[in-house]
Amino acid sequence: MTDFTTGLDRLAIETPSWAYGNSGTRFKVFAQHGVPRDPFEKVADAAQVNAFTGAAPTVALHIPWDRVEDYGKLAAHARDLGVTLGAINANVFQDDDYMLGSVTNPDPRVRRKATDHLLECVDIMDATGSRDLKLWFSDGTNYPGQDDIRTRQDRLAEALSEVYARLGDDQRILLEYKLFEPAFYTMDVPDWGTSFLHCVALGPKATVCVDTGHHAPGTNIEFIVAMLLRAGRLGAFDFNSRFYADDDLMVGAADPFQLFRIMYEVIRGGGLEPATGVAFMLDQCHNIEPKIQGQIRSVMNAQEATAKALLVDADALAAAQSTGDVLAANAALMDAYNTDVRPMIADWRTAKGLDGDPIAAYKASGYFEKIVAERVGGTQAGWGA
Ligand code: RM4
Ligand code: MN
Repeated sequence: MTDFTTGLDRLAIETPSWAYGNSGTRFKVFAQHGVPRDPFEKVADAAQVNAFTGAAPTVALHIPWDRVEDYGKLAAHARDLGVTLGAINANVFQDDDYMLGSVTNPDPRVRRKATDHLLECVDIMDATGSRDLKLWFSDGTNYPGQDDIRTRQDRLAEALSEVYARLGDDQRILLEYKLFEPAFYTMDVPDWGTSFLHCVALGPKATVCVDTGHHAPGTNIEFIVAMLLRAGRLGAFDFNSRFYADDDLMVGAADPFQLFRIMYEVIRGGGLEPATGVAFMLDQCHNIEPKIQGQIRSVMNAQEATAKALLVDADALAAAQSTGDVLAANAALMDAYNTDVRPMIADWRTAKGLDGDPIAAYKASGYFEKIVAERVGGTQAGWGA
């Protein structure tokens, strides 16, 4: 098992560019002051999260929301601010053509258009130096009989294999799943099993992305994590929190104990070892909270869950498990979970020259007041914009 300091050192959390723009629900997108107007400003905000937490060194892009003329320039801008560009998220869900699906659409013209977008995203990865292409498909059906379930899987497999063939040696596909929404009868990639089957058929550069908000209520996510790590196919997390469905709340807000259990299985399965290559990403759409602070809070919550998981006494747990001591085994986990790790993480921060309290330090920095004053005019970036 990884030791405490090494584990925290290795927990690198990728924040999503879209979390810094305006967002909301299907009912209303709320505008906030100081929101970025372009990808350069989004990256600058992401760099703040890294500056105060020391744990968010990369930022994910969403194409076309983050389309720029010169990706090399955006990558250099990120580097100047102490971060790098991370996963490229494809978007084949916001065009009228995609009403009945993108890569699984019955119309071959639409499938071609969608696959071409995915290939374009790999071109962008070449320019940004990104390793990961994250694919989430809104594709599915609303009514029994609407389209042929099996044929849609064939279309999906065809598109994925074309994209897979285009990947460079060090590039990967992360295939995300979601139980429902926007399709309400079948999603074409509804669960980890479907994603896993496609990944296995594609080859070793295809791995599963677990979005913590994309399961049926009560699903044991840590079990999925254990299975995927065991099979070498856990590529990434989209961390966020949910009470009901895909709520996209701050990480650890709804169920910090679940996040602890997930992080325990990550550590148990070697997921914090650099060679395993698990990418820890946030996927949130802040609705009512300040953007940058919301991301900082999520990074802190992920660190706390990880720190608790790192404190599990592996020897005591193994001894209790091997002797069938149910209560002692459970206590080994609960003792770690019930430890207040906040002072320990504050020490970890100060040892790195950071402020022990990232939120207070960010608030005192004046960055928010500065962007509110500077970012006047132009069009604010927004969810779906
Ligand atoms: C989806 C999914 C994807 C994200 C889009 C915007 O629900 O979680 O990861 O890119 O939303
Ligand atoms: Mn997601």
